[in-house]
Amino acid sequence: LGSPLPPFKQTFLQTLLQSKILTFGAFTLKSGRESPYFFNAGLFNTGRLLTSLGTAYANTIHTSTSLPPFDVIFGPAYKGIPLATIALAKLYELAPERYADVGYAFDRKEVKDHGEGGRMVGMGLEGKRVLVVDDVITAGTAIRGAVSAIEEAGGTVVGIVVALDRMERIGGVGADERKGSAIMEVKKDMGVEVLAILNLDELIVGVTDEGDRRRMLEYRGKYGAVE
Ligand code: OMP
Repeated sequence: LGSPLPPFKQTFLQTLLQSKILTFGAFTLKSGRESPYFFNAGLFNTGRLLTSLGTAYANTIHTSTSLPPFDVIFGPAYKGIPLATIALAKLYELAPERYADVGYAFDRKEVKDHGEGGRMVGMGLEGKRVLVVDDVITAGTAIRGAVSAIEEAGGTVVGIVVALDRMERIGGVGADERKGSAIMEVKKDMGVEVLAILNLDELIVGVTDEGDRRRMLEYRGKYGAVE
């Protein structure tokens, strides 16, 4: 790492470690990989923690020089829903004139056939530029699902923001040796900007336990993207 982390990233990293949102042990990921660490966004479960997460998303989004303008923030069901809403609320606090009319939306996991019906809730996505806010990108499966749902609803995804980029390559060990990270592949395939509050390299710097750090480095050696 060349330069020190900006203060908002340092604060966020400390929060992750103190509140054990970032935990160490043996975890089987959605991709089937065995990880020595896990980021559990469901543990931003108090007013203080949720606010710190919203602030970190808002800073990441607002200070980005590469993110195009967007009309709606979208949180994929279920875990993305509170993340997208708190991110938008914090953006509005940061720059009211800029974000006052930005909308939010989310999808349902199951289609509703009564009441207002449909799969989407919140601001309509038809013809809108959409920013997706989600928790973690590992292999990129979850995020690709969200992008299809948005496109089906007539929206155009212009960017993706996650809390953590695990910087893992897609595909199996060995076979895809030269594949870039899931985030790079998503960027390339979809032509959209993908940002993360923190990535694995930044995370490792903050981990003080020798054993945890060594296991994270080993894991990175096995599944880390080759860029
Ligand atoms: P991919 O769909 O492989 O990109 O995995 C991302 C999803 O995995 C996230 O939306 C989470 O549901 C879950 N996950 C975590 O929450 N934290 C982690 O540290 C790792 C994963 C994971 O299973 O890869």
